[in-house]
Amino acid sequence: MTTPSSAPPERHVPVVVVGAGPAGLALANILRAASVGCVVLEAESREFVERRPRAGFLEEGAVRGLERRGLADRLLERAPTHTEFEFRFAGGRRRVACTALTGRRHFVYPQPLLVTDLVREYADVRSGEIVFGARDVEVHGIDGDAPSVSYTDPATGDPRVVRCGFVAGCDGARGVTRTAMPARHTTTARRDHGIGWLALLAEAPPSSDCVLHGVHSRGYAGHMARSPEITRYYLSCPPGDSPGNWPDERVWSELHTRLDVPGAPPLTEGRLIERRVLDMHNHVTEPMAYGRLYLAGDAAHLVSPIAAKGMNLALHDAFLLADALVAYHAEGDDSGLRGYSAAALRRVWQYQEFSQWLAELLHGPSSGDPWRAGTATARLRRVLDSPTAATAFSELYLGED
Ligand code: RFL
Repeated sequence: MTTPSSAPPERHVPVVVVGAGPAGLALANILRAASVGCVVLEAESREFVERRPRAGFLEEGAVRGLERRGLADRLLERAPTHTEFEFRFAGGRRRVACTALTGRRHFVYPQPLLVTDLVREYADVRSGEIVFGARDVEVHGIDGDAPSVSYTDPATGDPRVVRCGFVAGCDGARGVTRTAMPARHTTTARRDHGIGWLALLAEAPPSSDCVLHGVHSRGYAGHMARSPEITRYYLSCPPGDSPGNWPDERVWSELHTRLDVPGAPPLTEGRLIERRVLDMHNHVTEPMAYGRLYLAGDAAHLVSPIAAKGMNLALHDAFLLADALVAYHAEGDDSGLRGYSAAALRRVWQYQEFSQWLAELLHGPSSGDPWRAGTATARLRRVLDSPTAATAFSELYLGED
């Protein structure tokens, strides 16, 4: 049978996943393992998604979630873990032993490694279908029972249509699926911290065996290991600042000023291979589902990297949504799908609140407002001086199970 040349060829799969980031790939892998048919449509190339540098810390709960689904073998072989972190503050250094306080750890596993593992497992091991370079992705008919997703075939430039039972919108903060949610059925809550972070990657070995948070009157500075050769550094700066305002000498001078303390090993310097300004803002779209469209990860909620929560939330959403879709297809049980948005949002709001709380602790002392400086410093001293406060902090910092 031939398809009339005027109509794009159509096919049907149970689930179309838009976006091959941590959320979309974790979801697709779980569906594939449960024999729920799906196709992943990704705008970028495989090389691009496997190299995009971003997050570096996975919570123990996220790692165990991946492990239970057979997705953590390489991670568990290769990822070092952190059990403490350090505040550098008022010329001194104070460690918080968060694993001793909570029994949980942080896994240091850069996002490109996780994405590479998940693409390999889905496409090469489980033979899942993924279209890289899919252009013009559009979602249609989500309020009926036969939605579809159209896109332009990257190989031929021809239009394609995939009919499906469900669309999973995992296309990140700048994707298209969120815009398919009818405005009258959704609300988007926003919070702008009014600060920027100069995000840097340096070809330099980490200068400490743990994360360093420098809380200084000139601004925040962060040090986070990515690998034995690469360290991520952050410097708070005005929102919208230009990376061009930050030549190497200024970057290193400011990092030393904000992070050096007597008795600590000096910061190791190296070539800067990433230098970009991120404005610290957050948003949450509620509900995270409408009709046959379910949003997961940054497509539904953006959380600034201050508390390292975005990738962890993306995975948590993916696990919830995948389990709900598997239960629906295996047993006709739609309770998981009905409860998905509320269940995901509970953790989203916990982490947004924690991120906001930590943002004030880290940036209040350099805000120039004596009230904010005084209260933020009191907040920091409480975490450092009270084991109860340190435990409550560590539980959120290391994440929920
Ligand atoms: P992603 O990773 O953005 O993936 C979305 C995918 O969708 C594709 N896409 C489309 N595909 C088809 N059609 C379209 N129209 C499309 N539009 C977009 C994109 O190409 C992409 O492949 O979303 P996901 O899966 O929800 O994952 C979210 C995480 O990536 C994000 O939350 C984290 O990176 C945030 N984050 C951190 N999270 C942590 O948990 N721990 C950290 O230590 C941490 N550090 C960070 C971070 C984010 C950062 N940046 C750059 C914002 C550090 C930084 C600097």
